[in-house]
Amino acid sequence: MSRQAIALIGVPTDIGAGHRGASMGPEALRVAQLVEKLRRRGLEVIDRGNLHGPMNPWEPPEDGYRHLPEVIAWNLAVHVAIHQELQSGRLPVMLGGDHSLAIGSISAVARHCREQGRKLRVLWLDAHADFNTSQVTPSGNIHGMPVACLCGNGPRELVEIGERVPAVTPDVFRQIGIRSVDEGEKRLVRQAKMDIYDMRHIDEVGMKRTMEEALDDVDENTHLHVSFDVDFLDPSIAPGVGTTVRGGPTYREAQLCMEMIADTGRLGSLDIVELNPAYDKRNRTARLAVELVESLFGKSTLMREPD
Ligand code: 4U7
Ligand code: MN
Ligand code: MN
Ligand code: MN
Repeated sequence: MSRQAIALIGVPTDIGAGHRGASMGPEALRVAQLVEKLRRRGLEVIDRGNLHGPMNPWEPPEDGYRHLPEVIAWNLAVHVAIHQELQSGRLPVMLGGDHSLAIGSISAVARHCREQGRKLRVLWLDAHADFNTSQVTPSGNIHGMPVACLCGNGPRELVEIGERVPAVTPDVFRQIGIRSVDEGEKRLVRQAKMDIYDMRHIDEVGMKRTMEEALDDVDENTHLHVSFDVDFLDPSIAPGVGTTVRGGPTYREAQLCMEMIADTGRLGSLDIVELNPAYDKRNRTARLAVELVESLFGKSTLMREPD
């Protein structure tokens, strides 16, 4: 087996979300046979089990943030775990958990890229831009803020995870599938000049051209991180999320998106987040997520599977 080993890290918490249940995401992905299906592709997969962290106290927001101390604790653990896997040469896959955990994972990836002198690109597959701050958030839920925090706009303890402040600059992101941006958030994404391929763009030019544009400057030295918020997908095929927004990519569009990322050969790390089994039907959203992740790791219709 020549390819990099994959390390799965479960992060069972819904601390940053507005609905309970994303804490069950890691187990639902395992039940949907994530490990077995990747191994069947000839990949070496190590399941590290789950990280541990504080319970969800389920309190209202304070000063614009809900559960800030708990979100900090979980993200510190994620940062350490993901950075360790990268340093050991493995491809980390974070099984969330809500999307606030991308602060820990992406800050670790950014640190690794600095250490290795590699260029970072983050493909943010999501219905939402996740660029809120405490001043503009309509909810106080930190899963709506990770991109802002990573870019230096957020509470000090979250912004400082990962040694360099800010952990990344807005230009590393390519946001795809976006169709829900809050009023105050719109101003912030415009100010930061976020590169957003929203659903209107996908409708107009198609997923093929959208992905060609989003992957345009990926080269041999690029580390591609994919942050896959399952609510990226249309809710008709993916009901198992807390924050559904209609009008998302279809099954075929999502497959093409994953296949075109796989074709670059540059995938270096992955988050699978916001899967909420409490809203799912017979684990179908988890099974769909696993299918798409197989495509992300190179499964295709006509190429022979490895022996
Ligand atoms: B997710 C929201 F108001 N924008 O901030 C907010 F619509 O990680 C939703 O993308 C955030 O699922 C969704 O609360 C966060 C809301
Ligand atoms: Mn998100
Ligand atoms: Mn989302
Ligand atoms: Mn969500």
